[in-house]
Amino acid sequence: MRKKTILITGASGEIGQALIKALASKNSHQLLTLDLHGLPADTKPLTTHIEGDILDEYLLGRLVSQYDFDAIYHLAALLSTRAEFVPEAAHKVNVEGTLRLLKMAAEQSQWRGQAVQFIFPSSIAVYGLPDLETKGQRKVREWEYNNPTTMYGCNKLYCELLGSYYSRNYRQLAADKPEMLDFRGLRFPGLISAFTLPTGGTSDYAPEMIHAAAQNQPYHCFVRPDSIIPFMAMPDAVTALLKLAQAPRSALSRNVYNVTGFSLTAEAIRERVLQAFPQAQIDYRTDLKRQAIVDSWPADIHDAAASQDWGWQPEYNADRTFEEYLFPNIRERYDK
Ligand code: AKB
Repeated sequence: MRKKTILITGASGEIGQALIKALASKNSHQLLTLDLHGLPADTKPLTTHIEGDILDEYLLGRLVSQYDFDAIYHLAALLSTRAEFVPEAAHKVNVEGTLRLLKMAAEQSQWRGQAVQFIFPSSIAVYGLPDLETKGQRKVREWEYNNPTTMYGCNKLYCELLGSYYSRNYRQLAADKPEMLDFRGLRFPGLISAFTLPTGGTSDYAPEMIHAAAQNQPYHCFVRPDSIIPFMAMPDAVTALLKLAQAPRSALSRNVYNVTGFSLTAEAIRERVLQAFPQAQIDYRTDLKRQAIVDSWPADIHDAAASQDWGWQPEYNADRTFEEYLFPNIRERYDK
């Protein structure tokens, strides 16, 4: 019999590395991971890893015949800044890649007569606030300001809709009603990890500032001091993914949920970093184009639906994130 498996795409990225460790410690499923790149030494032994492309249909076909997927965490994506340099390539990976996996999961749900869970990290990039005044006014709810300005934001928003389609209306005119996949999405704010650095995102100024200071390297922050968006510590991001996956399907009133940790300006982050690393050299060299993207993202998001439906509550506020999680772990990492 084929062993029950969890598939993680984009596994060597930031969320992937943290998620592999969390899922491996549960030991409930065999883990299969897929990424264009290899895994670092500390996660390699925890999973069967395939270096491959989510756009490779032959590969997906082979995987589906070999493994019985209970859940797919589809993390592979080109982030917002990188996607603006190669928008069509980003569309290919972010949208076509997601579509192929959704189809694979939908078909597998039908064959086995049991829904495959499809967990999809979306982003605050799906929002597009018209101006700073509106941005400053209030926390944004899931259905408000869905007017992204970036290719990445458009891709995420559309893939959320595709996920809803495949989980509710796929082949709706067919004679028999097929078993639908179980799509669940999370809109993450900027994520900050003590152990990895993001590549190609627009919220990257926060983690880059902290990691540069710990390595005694100067950092030029590419947004204005007053720039504000929500952030979350990586352990909370993993908790949110696992909690959403564990929730009974009947408890979910939405396909996609906002989740957040805390909102801070770039200057507030700089001040915290300077307290921990007084020698840090951090100044501002605003990149007007990346600034415009950050300005279009909300200052804060409303995550009450996630709290109500599946008990979401961040465990890391700003103080705990910086003092307990980031600074000690980052210091240890670079002192080594
Ligand atoms: C990015 O900056 O593109 C990501 C995101 C906010 O989704 N970190």
